[in-house]
Amino acid sequence: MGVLNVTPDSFSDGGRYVDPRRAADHALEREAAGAAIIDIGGESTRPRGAREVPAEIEIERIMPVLKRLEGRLRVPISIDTRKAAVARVALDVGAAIVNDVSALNADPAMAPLVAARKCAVVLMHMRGGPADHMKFAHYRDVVGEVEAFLSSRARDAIRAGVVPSRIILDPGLGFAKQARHSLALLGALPRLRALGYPILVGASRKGFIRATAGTDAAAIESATTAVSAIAIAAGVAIVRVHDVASAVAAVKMAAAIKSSNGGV
Ligand code: PMM
Repeated sequence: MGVLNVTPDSFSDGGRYVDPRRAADHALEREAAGAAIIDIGGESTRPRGAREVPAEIEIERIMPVLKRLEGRLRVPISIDTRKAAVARVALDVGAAIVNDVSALNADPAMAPLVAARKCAVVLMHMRGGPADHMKFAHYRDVVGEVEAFLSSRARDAIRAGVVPSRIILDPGLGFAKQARHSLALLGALPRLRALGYPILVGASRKGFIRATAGTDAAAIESATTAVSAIAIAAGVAIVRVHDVASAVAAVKMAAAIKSSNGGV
């Protein structure tokens, strides 16, 4: 999954709008580099603390990009939003996946929308919101608590009518988590996989990578790529990354080693 953040800090000179042509080109480049999904978001949810963006602004940012990609991008689009109004218009112009970092908790209209459209949905673990989640980065048993949360959100989604085979679970690395919590979750991926749903992992360039591998750009990219390989080897279905080409190489290696089955 290639990340396309359509937020002013990433695509404009600081104004409220983004350049849709540049953003669409970035999506097409990521597809050409081997991305199987493009994740488009109009609200910054960076774990380090982000401000709320009204639905209208998110829509103003993403719609021109989605319209430009209609009929051009062959891989599915995922829309990274916690708001049903944003997800609805994105699904109307062809998005196939709702990536909700609140796991359908932020907007009561989201679960019925995903259920009605029968689209795929990513349910991610977080506590609090994008702006204040680090206040809640305290656990007695991070793996057990994240596991219980994801399992209960999947159950609630199914009760709301979401198609079970369309649910993807995500431990939410860096969201309401200290570095040691994110590392513990990466070390416990087979347990999360045992919940019975495809797992998505978003490690790319996050704080725990910097804290562990170093802060220069090359170290951050190499470490992100290593995490992608480790995650795929542990049975993860989707890695959400900025540098698609490196991740594709890592995924190919991890998948080839896995399928060799140790020569058996
Ligand atoms: N991380 C970010 C944004 N959206 N969605 C999912 N499902 N999982 C993540 O880990 C995730 C996400 C923040 O990272 P960015 O600012 O680099 O996009």
